[in-house]
Amino acid sequence: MSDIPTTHPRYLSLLWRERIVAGVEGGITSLHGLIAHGRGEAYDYLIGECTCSFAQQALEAAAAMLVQAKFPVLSVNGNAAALVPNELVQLAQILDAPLEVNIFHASEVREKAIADQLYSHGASNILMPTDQAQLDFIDSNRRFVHPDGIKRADVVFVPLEDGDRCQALRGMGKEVVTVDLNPLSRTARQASITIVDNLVRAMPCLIKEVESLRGQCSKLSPIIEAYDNCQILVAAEQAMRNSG
Ligand code: PTJ
Repeated sequence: MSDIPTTHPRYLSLLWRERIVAGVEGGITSLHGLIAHGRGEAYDYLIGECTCSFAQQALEAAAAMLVQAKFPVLSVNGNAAALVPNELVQLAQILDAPLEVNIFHASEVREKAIADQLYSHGASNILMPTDQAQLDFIDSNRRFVHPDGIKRADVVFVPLEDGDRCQALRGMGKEVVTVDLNPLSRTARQASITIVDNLVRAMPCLIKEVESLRGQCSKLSPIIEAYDNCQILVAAEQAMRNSG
């Protein structure tokens, strides 16, 4: 890590950049991941780099959906593995859900590096892509999944999607929870629940929500039914348009 003083006004943002750069250097994140991260930074700036009320509402609904799921799976790509490995492992443990490596830019070496990163942060159950199970409605590398993971999941957590797979998963009747700073993206619009927040801020909040909703079964369905993803996206877009 480079020498960023903690007093720097953009300390956190610079620290997260460092994590992505370290991800590229460690073979976890693709070069394209740097571009995706920069795009995310721009949107984050527009929402004031904080977890807004539209994200809070989505976080509660996402937690309810993940807790209620019969077979939730957490999908991990190169950006998520570099930014929030601890939190992904923690969320998987709390939900008793598998982590599944699934990347857009095909590379077996990077898939292994992502799994190693998660193992080194305490993961015990990591599923890898296979050619024994494929998703329908999709041609990219993301179609290769694990038969005991994304293929049979009822709810899939897919942070920082590139857009093609969300539609495919929805077409297969699965619920999708995403974290995406761009409320206009195809993923944001097609997901069941879109948390418009930085993944780094959203993950600890999601873990907290899941912990507080576990054991409160009667609350889950009402929270999910009351949630309207379109309204949330309109609120997020409005906040960005009004910023500054
Ligand atoms: O590891 P791979 O091969 O699966 O590739 C992963 C990336 C992220 C490179 C790939 O999925 C991709 O190209 O994604 P896109 O199409 O750039 O979309 C990523 C979305 O995530 C964009 O809408 C960004 O605004 C958003 N985003 C970027 N960084 C963050 C973010 N959203 C939340 N938190 C972030 N830190």
